[in-house]
This record gives sequence, C-alpha cells and structure tokens, in this order.
Amino acid sequence: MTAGIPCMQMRGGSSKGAYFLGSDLPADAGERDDLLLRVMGSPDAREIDGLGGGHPLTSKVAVVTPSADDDADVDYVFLQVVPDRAVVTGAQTCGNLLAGVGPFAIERGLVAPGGDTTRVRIRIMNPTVAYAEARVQTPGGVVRYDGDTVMAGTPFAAAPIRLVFPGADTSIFPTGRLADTFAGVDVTCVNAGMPVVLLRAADLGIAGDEAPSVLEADSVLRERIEAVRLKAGAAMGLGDVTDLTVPKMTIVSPPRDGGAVTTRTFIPHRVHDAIGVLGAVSVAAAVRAGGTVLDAAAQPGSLIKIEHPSGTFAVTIDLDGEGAEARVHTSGVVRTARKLADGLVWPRSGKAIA
Ligand code: NQM
Repeated sequence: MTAGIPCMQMRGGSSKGAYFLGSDLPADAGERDDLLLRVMGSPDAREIDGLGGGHPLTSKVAVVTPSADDDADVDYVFLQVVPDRAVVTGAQTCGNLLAGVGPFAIERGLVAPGGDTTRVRIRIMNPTVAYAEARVQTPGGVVRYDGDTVMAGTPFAAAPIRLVFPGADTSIFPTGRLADTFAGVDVTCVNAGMPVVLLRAADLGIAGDEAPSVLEADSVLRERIEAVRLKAGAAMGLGDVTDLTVPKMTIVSPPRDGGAVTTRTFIPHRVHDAIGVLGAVSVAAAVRAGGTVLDAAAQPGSLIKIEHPSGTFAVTIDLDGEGAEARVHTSGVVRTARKLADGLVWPRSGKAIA
C-alpha cells in the first residue's frame, strides 16, 4: 500500500487547500503533479475520491520549503488542481492560499515564532518570483487562529493575517495601454500580481450584479468572454491561454454598496463566489490608475473597496508613475486562515476510469 504523506489542510482566505512541505513531495514536477491529482481526487467534477472539494477554490495546493533567498524565510509554490480534468497548473499564484503559508511555516518549524506577531517573509515562486510578508498572530509562541476578523467570502471570524506586497518595477498594464479591444469588446488588461481582464457589464448586456450561478448558466456570455480571454491572454504575454487558469475575467459595473466598483470574476470558467486576493489587488490598481474601462478618474486614496458577490474586499495600494506607466509602490490586504486538519493523506493508487 502507498505510504501516507504528511499534509495539513487549511482554509486560506476564502479558499481551501492541502499544504505540503516540499521535502514530502517528489522532486520531479511530473511525479509530483501525478501524486497531487491522486491526493485531490482529480479528474472528477466532485473529487469524491480525494481531498479536493470539486471547485477550483477548494482544489488548491501550497508547497512550502525553506528559502535559499536572503530576503525570504520560505518559498511558496502554488498549484491549481483542476477538479474535472487531470491538470495541475502553476501558471498562477493564489493570494488566498498565501494567507495560510505563514501559519503553516510556523507550525512546521520553518520559522520560529517571534513575540505576539511573527513576520514570515515569503518568496512566491510562480508564475514569476515575487515577495510577500505575512504578519501572523503568535501569542505565547503558538499560532493563533481564533479572532474577530470577518472576511467576506468566509462565514466565520478568525485571527487577522496581514499580507504586505512590495512594489514592482514593471507597469501594471501589460499591453502598454489603458484599454484595448478584443473580439469586439473594450477591455483593460491589468496585472498587479494576477493577470486580470476588466470588461464592462453594460458592454456584455448584463447588469453586473448577477449571482455567480446565473452567469455560469449563460453559455452565450461564457463563450463571448472566453473569446476575449484567448486574445487578451496572448496580448498580455501569456501565450496560448486555452488550458491556463489566467487571465481572470472580471466584469465591472458601478458600485452598489459604497465601494469603488462592483465585480464578478470568471476564474476563468467558474465564477468566483468573492474575488481572489491578487485579483482584487489588480482591480484596485486599475481603480487607482484611472483612465481604464472603469470609466473613472484616478482615485486618490490608498484604501480601495472592491465589491464582489459576497461582500467587499478592502485593498490598500499606492502606485508610482501615471497612466500606462503606473507601477505598484506597495499593496496590502487582511485575510484569515485556519488549520483544519493535520496528518497523513493517502493518494489514490488506481488510474482514472475513462
Ligand atoms: O487572486 C481564485 C482565490 C483565487 C486566487 C482564482 C487568489 C488570488 O480566491 O490571489 O486568491 O482567481 O483562481 O483563491
């Protein structure tokens, strides 16, 4: 019988995934990905034979290793396990699972707790190297999960984890323009950590505050958005994105609840119940820059509230430069995470039945 593999299941932000030490997984990426499919229960829309929850937001993996980089304590590789296809992709990172990386690193002894709050410096390894700092509550040298912070997209309060992202020296507008037209639809392509394409709800003939299930059921809308995505992805330098989970497609419309903008995000085939962390940072970057399909002037304040299907997501962000030259100076979000289970997982040994 296959041996059990050490694994911690955590809710990270509004997602859920399996966290592993890199040393507990095969070094070869192909072998690792094959193992992860068998751990999560993919390919199967329900992932009934594995830890995955049958939705992209609950079929995620974080691989954490001590970092060789002086600027980081740990390296974080994010892998999206596609539930209904035998695909494991590292073409994107995930800011929600990132929220669990600090607690996991402390729990596994990779980072020593340092007072009431422990700072964990994280090198995000894919799709390109980036850095983040997580501030984790560790009173008495133990990770604290309980707390009063309520995060839209998660029904229960928990301890806050502040994630801070340093700036970058590349423009947030990967096509070099504030707006483009692809497949007849005006869009803004923006990337402040997650490649996102903004589309106006009015241009798609919808209100923009529909429930995710309503949008997912609209096959004409889905096909139109996919046609835009394939062209926008190439123009953003992502190549052929047919089988990739990026760019994310965010439908924007005027705010309803005091925020800067209402969003509905295809990630890219299911619609997010909320919005991804770095997805929200990218939208907030476009809000701050102005002159985009958001049809608004650059917003002056650092705090940007992004409305989504289950509430609002607050991002603090400052930019350097203007217009198509705008770059992130710094950004930050508050998330929560929770250890759900810690032990051994037994991967399926059987092959998928066609
Ligand atoms: O954008 C969903 C999530 C994400 C990614 C997705 C994320 C991010 O909510 O940083 O967190 O867009 O695939 O976990």
